[in-house]
Amino acid sequence: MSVQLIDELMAALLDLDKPNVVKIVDATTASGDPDLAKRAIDSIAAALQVVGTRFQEGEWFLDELVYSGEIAKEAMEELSPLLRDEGETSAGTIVIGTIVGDLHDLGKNIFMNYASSAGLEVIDLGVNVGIEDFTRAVVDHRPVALGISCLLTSAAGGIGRVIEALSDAGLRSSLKIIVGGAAITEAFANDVGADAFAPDAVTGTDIIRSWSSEP
Ligand code: B1M
Repeated sequence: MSVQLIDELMAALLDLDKPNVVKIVDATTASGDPDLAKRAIDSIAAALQVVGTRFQEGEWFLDELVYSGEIAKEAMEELSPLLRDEGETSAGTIVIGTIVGDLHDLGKNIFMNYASSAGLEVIDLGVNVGIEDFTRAVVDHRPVALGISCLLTSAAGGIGRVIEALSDAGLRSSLKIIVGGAAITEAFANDVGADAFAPDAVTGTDIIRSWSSEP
């Protein structure tokens, strides 16, 4: 299993060549190598950036966006278990979800895999998560941190409303909130009163680990 094959993964996804993607992903999984799996996931994420540009510029249409998303999702689901640490989870619990109105979950799922491989227990609320579900999960699980993912500019306003609702319910002061996803910036995170913005899954996991080790 070579690094060159990982580069080919990006090209195969951008050619919408599912059989070739499956072949490369199967070989990566068979290698059992977590570093190779990380490279493969990074390669898929890089390809999806290009997909986004093609879609935005009118070069690709919705069916290509949907199909590339489906291929990527299956590939990531197969690769993700390689990232997981089978050891004890002891660094605390986090709750994570994609904000209401937004169905994107590939980045959230990568973030979850990194977080669980770093020893965090992850409660996944899924996509299109509303204020009440976020609030209930915080009450039920008392997490170290709440993570909210958002890729759609039109849905981002919901994050501020979740944070407001948590404050109104008296749950905010004991909770750290981290936000991320392609529609989010550091400035936006500050504006809505989040504790942190993470541009990628590794940074996000490091931030939460630093919170969970605070006395
Ligand atoms: Co959509 N989509 N999409 N899409 N899609 C984007 C986001 C878009 C930027 C494409 C574009 O126009 N250039 C655009 C949004 C524009 C905007 O609002 N600014 C867009 C659009 C418009 C839409 C639809 C409205 C299209 C339509 O129907 N007309 C529609 C919306 C549906 C809805 O949600 N209600 C739609 C649908 C879809 C699919 C379902 C087809 C599919 C999603 C499949 C899925 O997720 N299961 C899809 C895809 C694949 C994309 C692109 C191409 C790729 C997204 C992705 O998975 N990237 C995307 C283009 C782009 O992002 N440039 C696009 C890879 C992923 C690893 O990156 O999620 O950013 P990302 O995650 C990173 C970091 O951001 C970070 O860590 C991850 C890894 O390091 N991170 C966090 C993410 N969440 C985090 C949370 C954290 C911390 C870090 O803390 C909690």
